[in-house]
Amino acid sequence: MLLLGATVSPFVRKVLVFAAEKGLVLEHRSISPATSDDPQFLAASPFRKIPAFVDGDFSLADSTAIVTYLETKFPQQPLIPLEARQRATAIWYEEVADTVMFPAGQKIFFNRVVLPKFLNRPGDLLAADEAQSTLLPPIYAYLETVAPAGGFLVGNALSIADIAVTCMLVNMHLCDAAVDPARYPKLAAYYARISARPSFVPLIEADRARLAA
Ligand SMILES: N[C@@H](CCC(=O)N[C@@H](CS)C(=O)NCC(=O)O)C(=O)O
Repeated sequence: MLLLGATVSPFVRKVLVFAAEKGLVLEHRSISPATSDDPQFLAASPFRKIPAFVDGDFSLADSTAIVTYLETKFPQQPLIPLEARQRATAIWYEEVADTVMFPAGQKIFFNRVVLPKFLNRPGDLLAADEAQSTLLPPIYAYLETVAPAGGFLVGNALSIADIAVTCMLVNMHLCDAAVDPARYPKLAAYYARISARPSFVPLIEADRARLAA
């Protein structure tokens, strides 16, 4: 199984962490969505979004679609709960990550990281600062109310909820918009704990090294 996309994308990271937590090994090819002419990428992702995924003669784009495929095909070590309330709540957190956290964080990440580091253009740092001061506080304040002291967002096991939310927080961290432990102590401790899992650590280290270069 092949996953295409650069790991600085929180959606690519979501699939790689999900697979690692299930004990699955994916071949990974880092490609840039804007410039890649990789035929497998273009066939799998009609709108040029990463991640894209290939399993034999089956291909697919979108992190949620891909993790749904992996969960269904490899039900061992389940990461999408089956019980109705837990399953719906896990999807709620994944949606919060993908549709609330990502657009807010992207305004910061794009201007502080993507433009200067990958596209050799100056970012709009004022827009990034503005997004950090206006868009992130309500998100972090909400997450502070639900961050568990020692466990997981849903039930008593790691799920797609923890993976999706933490993947977005990694990007906030990488662009100097990390959770402030003085203001959001429960969320900061939760983030530190989940992002220290072996499924996250090598990916975060590789992205840090890449952005420092
Ligand atoms: N809902 C999609 C979002 C994918 C997405 O927006 N990926 C971004 C990178 S973080 C992308 O490919 N952007 C390129 C573009 O929009 O041209 C998912 O879950 O995979």
